[in-house]
Amino acid sequence: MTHVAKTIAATSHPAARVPPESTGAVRRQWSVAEVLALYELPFMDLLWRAQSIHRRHFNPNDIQRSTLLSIKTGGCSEDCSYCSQSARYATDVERERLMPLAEVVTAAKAAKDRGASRFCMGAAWRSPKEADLEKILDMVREVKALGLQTCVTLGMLKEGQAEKLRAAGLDYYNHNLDTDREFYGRVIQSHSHDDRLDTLAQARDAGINICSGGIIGMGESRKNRAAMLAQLANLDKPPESVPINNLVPVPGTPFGELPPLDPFEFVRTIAVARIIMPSSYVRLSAGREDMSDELQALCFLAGANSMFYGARLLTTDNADAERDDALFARLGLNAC
Ligand code: SAM
Ligand code: DTB
Ligand code: SF4
Repeated sequence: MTHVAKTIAATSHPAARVPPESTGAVRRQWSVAEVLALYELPFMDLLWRAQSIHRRHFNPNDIQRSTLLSIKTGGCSEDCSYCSQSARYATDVERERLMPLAEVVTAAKAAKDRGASRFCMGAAWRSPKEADLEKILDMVREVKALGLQTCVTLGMLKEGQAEKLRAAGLDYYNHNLDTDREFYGRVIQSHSHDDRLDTLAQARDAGINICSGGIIGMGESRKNRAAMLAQLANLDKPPESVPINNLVPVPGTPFGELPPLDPFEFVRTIAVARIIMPSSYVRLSAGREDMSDELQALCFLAGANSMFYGARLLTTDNADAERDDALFARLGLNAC
């Protein structure tokens, strides 16, 4: 045993010594208790374990970057308690119509020139109407033709819609579980957790990559967080992309006044997601604008390897591209 290995063996928490999931190719189901046990590791052990697994599956210096565009903003029928775009809450967001194709293509070109590899178009809908879907299909075709990967988030999908999106060239469908089954009713009542799983299955069955994660900092417990991550990891195939959003409290929404989460809990969530979904891209998502560069670096160390790039998320601000470019240069990160 080398000196370093001896030191690790002597000082780490027992659960941190052997990362079993990083050695074999066999996928296993995670119990909530097992995921909670990861959360409860000493912070340094958890990060070491996450980083060790990360290095077996990815180049730790590569970060994938997607740019978001809200193509249909506000006026949503749904009651998601965190959302600025729900028609039920008095927020500063103005309701807008579906954006014309030419404006979407202009924004996508700008995102590509700036260095994004994927363009994600978001619409504030419960689910897309057929006539609107036809317009989205044109957007997907044109964005794909620019040489960008395509992603949309349109709410719940009905039978047949995912196949059309796939045929148009859609690479990813974003639809988050948001939280675990137990806490879900405290966040959303207008559609169910099962509705969300059904949409993910529709996209998966159509051969579209899945982008699905959640939000933390909504007043859920650590057990709720662990249960949500376990549910994602235990899907027939885990999502290729797992966004971890830190709640952006939006004034006027039911969650507009919630206190911030301990930033280390956010880092822990990234690390646990990395460990139990070793081949997925873990996406450092909403809430990044308020994170220091050092906190973001900890998130990358914990295994985050994708992010939203550009000054705007959907309706709220993101860290701007100049700041991200400077951070990438300081940390020697490669955009991909
Ligand atoms: N209407 C679609 C849907 O619900 O799937 C697409 C858009 S929705 C805004 C996409 C995701 O953004 C939500 O599922 C949620 O996880 C995240 N999100 C929305 N508002 C947020 C906020 N204030 N803070 C953090 N994440 C948020
Ligand atoms: C995801 O999980 N986060 C992104 C993307 N998927 C669509 C959206 C974050 C939205 C944050 C609040 C806003 O800007 O409206
Ligand atoms: Fe509508 Fe999506 Fe916002 Fe929920 S998260 S209110 S479905 S836009």
